[in-house]
Amino acid sequence: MTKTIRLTMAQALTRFLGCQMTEIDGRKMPIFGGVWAIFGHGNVAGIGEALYQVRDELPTFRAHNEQAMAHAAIAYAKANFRRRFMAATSSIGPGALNMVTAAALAHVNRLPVLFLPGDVFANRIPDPVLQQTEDFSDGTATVNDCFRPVSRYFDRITRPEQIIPALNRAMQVMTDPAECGPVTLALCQDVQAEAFDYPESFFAERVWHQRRPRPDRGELAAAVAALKAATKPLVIAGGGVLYSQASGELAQLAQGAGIPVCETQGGKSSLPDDHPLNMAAVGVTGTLAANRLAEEADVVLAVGTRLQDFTTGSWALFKNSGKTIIGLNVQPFDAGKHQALPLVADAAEGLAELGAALNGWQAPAAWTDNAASGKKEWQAEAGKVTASTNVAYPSDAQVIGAVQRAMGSDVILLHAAGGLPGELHKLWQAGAPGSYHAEYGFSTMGYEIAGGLGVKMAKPDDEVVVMIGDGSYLMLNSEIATSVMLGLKLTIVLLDNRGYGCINRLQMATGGANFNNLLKDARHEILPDIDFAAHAASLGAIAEKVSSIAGLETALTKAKDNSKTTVLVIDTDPLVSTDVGGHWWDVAVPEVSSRPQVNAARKAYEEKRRMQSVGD
Ligand SMILES: Cc1ncc(C[n+]2csc(CCOP(=O)(O)OP(=O)(O)O)c2C)c(N)n1
Ligand SMILES: [Mg+2]
Repeated sequence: MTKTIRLTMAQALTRFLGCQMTEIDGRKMPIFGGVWAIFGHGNVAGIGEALYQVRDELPTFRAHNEQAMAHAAIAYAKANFRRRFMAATSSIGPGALNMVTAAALAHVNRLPVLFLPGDVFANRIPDPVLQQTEDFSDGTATVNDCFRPVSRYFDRITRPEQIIPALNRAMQVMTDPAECGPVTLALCQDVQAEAFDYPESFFAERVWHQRRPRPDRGELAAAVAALKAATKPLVIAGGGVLYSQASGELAQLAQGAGIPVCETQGGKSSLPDDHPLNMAAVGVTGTLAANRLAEEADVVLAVGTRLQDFTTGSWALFKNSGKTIIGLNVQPFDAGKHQALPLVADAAEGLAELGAALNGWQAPAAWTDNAASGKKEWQAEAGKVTASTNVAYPSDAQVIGAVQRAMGSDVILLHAAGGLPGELHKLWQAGAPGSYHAEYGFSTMGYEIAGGLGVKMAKPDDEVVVMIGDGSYLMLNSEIATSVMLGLKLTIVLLDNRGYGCINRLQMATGGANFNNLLKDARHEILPDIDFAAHAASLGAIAEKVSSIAGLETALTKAKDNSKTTVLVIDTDPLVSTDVGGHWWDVAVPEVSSRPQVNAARKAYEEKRRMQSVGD
């Protein structure tokens, strides 16, 4: 007879999570780093009680905002290259909905996280309960249905035994490199508390390993033939290179065949910035060196990238009309984009097999040499825009220069939204794989500080530097207090340009009037003068406003010795961004307008759109 153990659904769920293990560098460890929780109606009595029972094996962390705690969980998974992850539980209603944006962020970036929102009573007896919405025509609809389009797997648990297949499926999805993404199990609050005789085998320890699919022979042969016919080959390294930890295989292929490499936002740090074949950022926020090669390339080996518009310059960057794209990706959906030759495989396996099959073949030396001189030219240009200055309002690039000089390349640098992603993609000199943590799939304002916290939980021995604009900071800063409470130090550099600088610049570039972006251009009675240092200090951080680039460098050097989260604020210029490098981005300009500036921008826009390749 099957041995059983009588537990509530919530107790069984938390016990199951604690039994899931992984192996990293030969060391077995729990795959769940913990559970983020904000309790309320719909999870405190059920999941809350169950988490208390397992608090030593599966730690619970309390945050101040459900979206932020989910950001921390997501960043934790990313910093662990998807080898470990976390769960996040909320009450029903507003707490649950606060996590939906984060679920979409994880969905876009293909990152594993387990969402456990509370849900309505399955028995419907007390309906409508506090925080329950009512659909007049659909008795099964709850706010948690909002998770469906932003989850790779969604289930609503209306009976306690349902979690047996549901948790197994959740683990499959979160550990599969192709399917990987957020899982939502909406937990009806009465069912959380209901007991069931679970088979003991459900709680057997299970060790999950990274699956590394090898390429199909036919696809490999076609990719090798395409590469061998190339005279101007280029590799684009996306986030999949990092998730696969394929930097060694990438370097070997690039060096062996003399193929230059460029990097997407997600793939930056696949090779160190100073690797001679690393042309660094490609696309809308790309370097001169990378974009020139991309324009000419006849074979583009796109590894582990979704080929989003910032990478492809809205599909206007690759100008060689006879080009072939090879899509090396573990997910067929990505591998075949834009009629690419698909090479469905794990990045490390695919790169290794490609390298072996190329068997000494090399790109023409002139192409590789051309890349090296382009890189030198770019480095000189980048040096100019990041050099120290004593202007009153430095540019983002000048602040980046200061952070780089003070902190070096071996910190983990994190950013997500505003003008910083573009500047950092171009200018940050990344070190080891994973040392550049960008959330630019969804570019969620408010990811930065909570994300930094998640990274620090994953990498407690590393220095985590968060760069953030005033707009993002004001949107979501509460987890500074959590970082202080947990003793997890972040170094936060806040660039205050008094508004949404990058959107104001985009508005101007599309012919718009300066309107509703910078604080001075927004409807106001009193122009805000926000004391960010005082604000951060009130949350428990060490905080200082610096008045110059030199002052920032000094403060950063000092901050290395701080054991507590430190926030350094600097005023910056909202109008300046780095002109050199970059590429056109498709942002639709109005076809008719009473503003001549818009009409002129539309004309220029129509010209640019002619460069876009449709389909090929
Ligand atoms: C949640 C969210 N809302 C809105 C946007 C659109 N958006 C992108 S950047 C930006 C302004 C960011 O301002 P700030 O953080 O001060 O950076 P800056 O542009 O000034 O460099 C806005 C509104 C977004 N990316 N995320
Ligand atoms: Mg700003």
